[in-house]
Amino acid sequence: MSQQNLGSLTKEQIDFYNEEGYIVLPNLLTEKEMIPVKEAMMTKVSMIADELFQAGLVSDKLEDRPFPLRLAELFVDLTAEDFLKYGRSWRDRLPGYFDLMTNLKILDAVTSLIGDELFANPVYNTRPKIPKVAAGAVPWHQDKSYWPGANANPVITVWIAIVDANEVNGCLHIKPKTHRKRVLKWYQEQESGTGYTALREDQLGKTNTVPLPVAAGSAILFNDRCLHMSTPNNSHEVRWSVDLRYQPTDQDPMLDHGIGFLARSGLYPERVARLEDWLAERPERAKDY
Ligand SMILES: O=C(O)CCC(=O)C(=O)O
Repeated sequence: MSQQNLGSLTKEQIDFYNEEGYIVLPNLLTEKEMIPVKEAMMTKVSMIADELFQAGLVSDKLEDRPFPLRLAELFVDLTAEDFLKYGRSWRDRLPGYFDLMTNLKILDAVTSLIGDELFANPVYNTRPKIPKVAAGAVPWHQDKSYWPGANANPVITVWIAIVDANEVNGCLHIKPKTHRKRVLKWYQEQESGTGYTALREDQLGKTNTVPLPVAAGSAILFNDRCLHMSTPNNSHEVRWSVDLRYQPTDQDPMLDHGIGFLARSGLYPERVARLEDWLAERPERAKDY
């Protein structure tokens, strides 16, 4: 099927993405569409609150605190190590994440760029960037440094702001047109204890840096060679975001990273994974459903 007739992006948007290596889709999702993913995040926060409480690290689970504040306040008197026990990003199989990964607006946008045989890459992250934890800031890198051997190209990252992201709470920054670069030699960052892949200052070249502050519900799509980073969270709230990834179905499923799933197929729509499949770590719909 020809790509031109598929998807939701305009020709101008597709041209911009191809030229610049990224595109911002402001307010792609409504508050209502983000309810399931926020519920999943809140479920995880409640689980962490229970653990902290049982371990005697907090005396109040802060059950009534609003979504952007609760996790930040739970850790306000604890250390970065206490926080990083739960990981810098989460990849739980909670229904709210699947709901987001199969959102039609997201799939339509990605379809515009790579067609309608879409595989949801196993690398997806829920990011609770909390104030003061250095590991929240992500150094300059290319996503492809996380799967250098995979033949999956292109992989499209769909980064979604679940709350407003700005220069105070550490929004994404990108270097336009760097998707044309080869995969640069990276090192593994040690300071924050996260093992992020990182590039040295002298590898960044002269390309200008574009900060991408966006409102909650906005999406930023970028190519996996595009240089990007995010700054520390200097606010007192959590900068909640999710980064999802999609690629054409004929590319490497990257089993080393987990099990992705068939998210859309014009050729085999009956094989598209449902929630039950994803929860059971099946990449496609089970035959007997
Ligand atoms: O969300 C962030 O702060 C960084 C995201 C990122 O580096 C990515 O999605 O590859």
